[in-house]
Amino acid sequence: MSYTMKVLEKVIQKNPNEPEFHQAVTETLTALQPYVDAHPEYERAGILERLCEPERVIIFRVPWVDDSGKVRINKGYRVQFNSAIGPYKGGLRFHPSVCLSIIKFLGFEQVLKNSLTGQPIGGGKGGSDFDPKGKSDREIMAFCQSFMTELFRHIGEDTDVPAGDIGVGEREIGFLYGQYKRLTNSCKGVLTGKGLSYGGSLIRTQATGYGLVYLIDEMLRQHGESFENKTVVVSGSGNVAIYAVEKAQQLGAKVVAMSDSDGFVYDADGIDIKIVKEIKEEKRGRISEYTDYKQSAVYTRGKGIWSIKCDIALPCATQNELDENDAEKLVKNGCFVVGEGANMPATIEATKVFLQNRVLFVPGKAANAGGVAVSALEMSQNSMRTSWTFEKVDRKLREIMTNIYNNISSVAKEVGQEDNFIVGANIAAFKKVADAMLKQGIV
Ligand code: NDP
Ligand code: 2IT
Repeated sequence: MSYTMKVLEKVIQKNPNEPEFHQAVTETLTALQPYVDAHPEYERAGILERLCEPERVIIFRVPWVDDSGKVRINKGYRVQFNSAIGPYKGGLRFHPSVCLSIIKFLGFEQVLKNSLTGQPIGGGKGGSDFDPKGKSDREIMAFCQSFMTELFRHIGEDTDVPAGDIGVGEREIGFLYGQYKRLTNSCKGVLTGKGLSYGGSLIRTQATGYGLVYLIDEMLRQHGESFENKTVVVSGSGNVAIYAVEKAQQLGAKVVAMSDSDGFVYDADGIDIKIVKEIKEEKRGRISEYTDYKQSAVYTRGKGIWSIKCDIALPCATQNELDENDAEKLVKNGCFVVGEGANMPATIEATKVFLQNRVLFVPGKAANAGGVAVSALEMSQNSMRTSWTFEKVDRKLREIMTNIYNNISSVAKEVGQEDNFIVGANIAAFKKVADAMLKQGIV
């Protein structure tokens, strides 16, 4: 058995009950196999074993008091996965499904994604099984303060810099940052996604969604295509989805559907993103409310968004939201581009369907890297004690996404797998991390 497959088998055996982590490692090691097996220096240095084992895992208790006076306990996590190319960097997710497997898969992906950004950032991820839905602002604050009361001792501007992810946006980052300052008596750039009045960067809010569309736009351009007049379906209606829709529309696409975990809305005229922003960003409501604003739109409860006919699909909600059946439906309906705004939204079987049918499929570690890339720009601005203009950060984001596309596309070509961006992204990302690890010795 090859070195790569031996490591994969061991990872699965030694980390039981972690299906999402197994899935992420399987995708990556399968893509890396021919490349790694042709380079015995990686096996000699145990690079894959080290890549798949987090440098440190922190699990802690988060006690807080709800509005009725009841004591509540959640689990808190921070997985400091790999610091070969810089401080651990990656978001915090607050969602009831959060468990070690999910945080480890996200941390593993983050290491490779951050490598692709070209910025000096390692990878980490954290979060909690806390459910922010239906909680008052005071409850959110109490939870964030308690979470940071443990987390603060493990993070630092040159050590580990958390940010947002599902359930963690500017409000939560504000509460976390306030508590960090109070505990440490210092105003360091230890979190990204901060508000603009206290060290945040312009474009960070838009970065993941805009970056996704910038990368796909570059890929379309290099294939003689564009977003102009394309029909697009975007799942989710959170931070990533909203700004993916906004940018796709600015580039001339017609986005006909969005969703949340309850169902999806179809608007044949094209989604009015102002309505979605009002429902989601201002009222923290549900996508079903869209039809209150626009009666001609149709809301459907449950899954099914991938049955809608489209040219381009952008899954921007969560892991494994698009399976083999969904992929087959998309292909049958003529979809020819899929870009992962979320982390690992397509199952491995779904990605196989896309590749077999020559769909241009860009995996999340490349397609959604714009968010963390602008986080790294936020870190730079904080260190320099300056803030750049909207135009400057936007230009840098576009450049970074174009570079990522060119990088993953040329690596795919080099290994004789043109347009296989799973192979291109994993090898391109791995090379840089592995090179840094080789040079730093056995650590
Ligand atoms: P938000 O919390 O802002 O939005 C999440 C969206 O996804 C909501 O519409 C939510 O619906 C939906 N969703 C979440 N969980 C599920 C589920 N189990 N089933 C169906 N729908 C679900 O998060 P983000 O937009 O920030 O994150 C979306 C994805 O993008 C995640 O995979 C995240 O890891 C990834 N990502 C985020 C980045 C960022 O900068 N924020 C950067 C790179 C990737 P509901 O309200 O019903 O829960
Ligand atoms: O998955 C991701 O890349 C993020 N949630 C963003 C991480 C960050 O540090 O900005």
